[in-house]
Amino acid sequence: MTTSKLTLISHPLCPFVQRAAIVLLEKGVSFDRIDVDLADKPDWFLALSPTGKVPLLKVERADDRDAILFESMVICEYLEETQGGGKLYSEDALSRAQQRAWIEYGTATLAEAWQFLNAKDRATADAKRAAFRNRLERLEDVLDQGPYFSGSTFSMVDAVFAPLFRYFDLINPTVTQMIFQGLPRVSLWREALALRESVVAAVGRDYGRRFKQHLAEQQAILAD
Ligand SMILES: N[C@@H](CCC(=O)N[C@@H](CS)C(=O)NCC(=O)O)C(=O)O
Repeated sequence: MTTSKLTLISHPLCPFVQRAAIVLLEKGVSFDRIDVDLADKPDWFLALSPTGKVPLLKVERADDRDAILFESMVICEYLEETQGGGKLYSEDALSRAQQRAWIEYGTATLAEAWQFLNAKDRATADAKRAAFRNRLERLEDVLDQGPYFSGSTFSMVDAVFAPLFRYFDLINPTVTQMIFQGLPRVSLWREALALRESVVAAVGRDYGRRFKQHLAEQQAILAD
């Protein structure tokens, strides 16, 4: 376990940042968090981030050579390998590979959900909702007893899906119900993730307001 000082360079709404925050919280690691204005990226951030994206993890090492990590899953895996707390990947190589595969699936599912949430017209919203729903149906088939993706133990797959499911607590409940109806396992999983302490703490108190403001600025048809 390392004792380097860790700083998560963030944006209050970013779901990829939330993955890293959830892992840090699950592992009980203390860390600082700095939010960046992505609409007006500061020079120091552009100098650190090769992709211009958050999250970044700054790792301050004893020998004074700070390191910067980018890409959310790379950050999560580094934390898994270097920090104590519960393991978020299976010990079994095959199960671990399956978890990683479903993480990839989670990233693609997040993209479908995001396009649905931000749709500005009915045709796009309907198409994206159907694509998102198809992905949830596939998940319904692979989920077992729950409450988490891999059963009773919270895993890295949960850290990836929790930020995605969070959106559906904030939009019109009738729309959410329509999307999740007939998917009992996915629905229970979503509920369990919403209650998880690390998931709750991964965003600020004003997250809901900020997200709704984002939808309004996008002129999304889902905006209030
Ligand atoms: N593949 C990246 C995606 C990160 C990402 O898309 N971050 C967004 C915010 S949620 C961002 O920084 N966007 C700024 C930009 O693209 O200019 C990861 O997993 O870390």
